[in-house]
Amino acid sequence: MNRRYSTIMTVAAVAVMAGALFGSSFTAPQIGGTALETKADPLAKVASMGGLELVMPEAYAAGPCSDLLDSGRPVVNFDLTGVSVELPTLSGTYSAMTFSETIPGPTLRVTQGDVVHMTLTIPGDEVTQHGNDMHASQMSSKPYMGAVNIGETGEYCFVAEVPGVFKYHCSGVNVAAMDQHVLSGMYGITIVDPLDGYKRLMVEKTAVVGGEVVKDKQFYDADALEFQLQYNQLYLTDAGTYDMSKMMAHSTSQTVVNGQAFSYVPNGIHNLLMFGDANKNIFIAQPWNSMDLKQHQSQLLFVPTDEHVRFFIENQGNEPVYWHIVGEILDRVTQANRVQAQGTETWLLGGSQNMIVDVVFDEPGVYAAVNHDYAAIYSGAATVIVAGLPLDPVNETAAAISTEKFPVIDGAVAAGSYAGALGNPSDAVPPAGKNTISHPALNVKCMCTDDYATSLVENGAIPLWEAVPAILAEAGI
Ligand SMILES: [Cu+2]
Repeated sequence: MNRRYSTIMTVAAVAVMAGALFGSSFTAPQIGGTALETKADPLAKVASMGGLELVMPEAYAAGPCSDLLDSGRPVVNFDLTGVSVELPTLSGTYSAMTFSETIPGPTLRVTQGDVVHMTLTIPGDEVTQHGNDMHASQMSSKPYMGAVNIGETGEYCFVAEVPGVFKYHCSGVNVAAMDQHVLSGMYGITIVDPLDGYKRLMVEKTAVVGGEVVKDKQFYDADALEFQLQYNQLYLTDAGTYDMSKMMAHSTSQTVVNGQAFSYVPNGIHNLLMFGDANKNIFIAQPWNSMDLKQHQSQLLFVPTDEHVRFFIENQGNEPVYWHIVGEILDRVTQANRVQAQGTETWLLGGSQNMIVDVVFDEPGVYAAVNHDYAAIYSGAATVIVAGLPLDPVNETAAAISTEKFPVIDGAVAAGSYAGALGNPSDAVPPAGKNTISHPALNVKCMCTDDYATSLVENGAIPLWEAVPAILAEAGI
């Protein structure tokens, strides 16, 4: 957008990256070994008690946090609250349950080998107990983390031993109503970066040399522009409450990506830039294109061409996700930092399964990441990705209002994508990790409360519903 706007974007991007959502703190002391010593003859012991006795490991008996917080490993604190709120859906509002007022909950990003110190606080005015089962851990959430009582805080600690993407989710009231709590919004991910970083990416290509077609492998550095996408279902009554009978019948009301059906499709801003008419839709389904929707307005994902893009993907729901990008081939699929596939068209994630997908978009254009199940696509699992600067009308519109005062396209051109002017949606971008390429800017987008959206603005994300109309008005558009 204009220079002032671009400057705001630049400052915003810096502020976003500088304002880490989750800080790490480090503890130096190293504790001694905790090896068990067996003093009794095992057979004599068994005989004396009249049978077998199962003995828990000492570390477990001592409790999970007491030793780990002082183990010499980096400690990453992760503090959540369990809060029930009303949030919008395609058919009105619904009774949502959240971690910290946003769906999905905040993303935790750590490095393999770190200690995670998680706390869950249930405010005094919350209607129910909640828990948290973190799949990146390798211990039972009970007895360490059963339901946390209203007005109390629970905690547990674990070592993030395995790299990859792992869900976390409310465990209900000691497992009771767990389905309701998770399917109403209480889920998120932990990204565990490999201790030695991500691998560089190889992309299969061919070239013509001396009249012959030959292999021409392209290599990309491990650093990548990163996105996160989490898939789930909503099962709702007409009144917007959880419908367990629909869940049992696998009768999906809406398929959500990062908590929202059709979360990443064009809105009125893109209509305006494309056609000069905010009400003339670009895409077949644009249910979230009113400026009044603020942070709930849908947004697009913008990437440059010829750049390493990394998607962290989790299936939080009940239905399979057949992940596919219309117009692209998935260059690499990894789980636990081990390559599962290369050059594949689609990869399947069952419930509570994850993957990291590496892609390079070669051609400028508009692509759609889908769950290639038609019921899922039509009920919300379509995510539009714009690579490069392929929309000539947008470029021309931008150029038309680009004067000395409003050189609006500069930011986009410099970034190689429209993210340079409009930013990428805040809820589709994870916290930075070991091999992260910074986004030029973020815009405020989330299935979250107004308070949470305000915190994003304070951290530098752009409220496009305010910024864009103001700029267009100033430019006389
Ligand atoms: Cu809960």
